[in-house]
Formats: sequence, C-alpha cells, structure tokens
Amino acid sequence: MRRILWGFLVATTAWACEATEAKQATIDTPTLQCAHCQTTVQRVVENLDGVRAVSVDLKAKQVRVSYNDGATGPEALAAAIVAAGYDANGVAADSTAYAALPECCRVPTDAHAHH
Ligand SMILES: [Cu+2]
Repeated sequence: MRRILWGFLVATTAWACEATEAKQATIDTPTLQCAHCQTTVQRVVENLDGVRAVSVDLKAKQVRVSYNDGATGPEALAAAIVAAGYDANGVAADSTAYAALPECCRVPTDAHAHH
C-alpha cells in the first residue's frame, strides 16, 4: 500500500513539472539604491508562489525573474515589489513600506524634497 502511494506521488509530481513552462519577466525597479535593497527585493520575490529564480541587477535597476507560467506573472511580481517599498514597472512604491525602509534605501533626493 505504501509503495503504491509513493508511486502515485512520483507520477503526479513528474506530470506537474512537465505541465508548467518557465517564463521570464524583467521588471524595472528604478528606485533600487544599494545592496540592502537588492537583498530585500531578492527575498520578497523568491518567496512568491510560482517563482523559480530571481536575479536583482543593481546597476541596471532591473529584476529578472524566471517563473512558472500560469502560477504568477509580471503584474503580481511588480505588485510584490511595490508592497516592499520600491517602484516597479511604473507603479509607485507603497508609501508606508517605503517610509519603513532604512535611509540608505530611500531615493537620495527625498532627503531634501518638499512635498
Ligand atoms: Cu538599499
């Protein structure tokens, strides 16, 4: 009985892997400032459902994501980055999350900005 159950699990897992196709998304994150931002965004995105791999490019200010097609998409990925306090694909960062970021992770001009 145990062996039958195990065989069933292996078969369904293999099927699931073949059914999902990896897709790539590049998300513009112009407000990334430092290595700390890089780590924060990396962790947020890699913990999302359907994400296979994440690479945060601090110089290009872009996040490249490999994900399972159908499990997530560029909009959900960008929304998670926005919720973490960073601009993503033209959507402004969540202001509460942004205010909670360490000073080094905020946009330099904000220190002298008058809103
Ligand atoms: Cu930072």
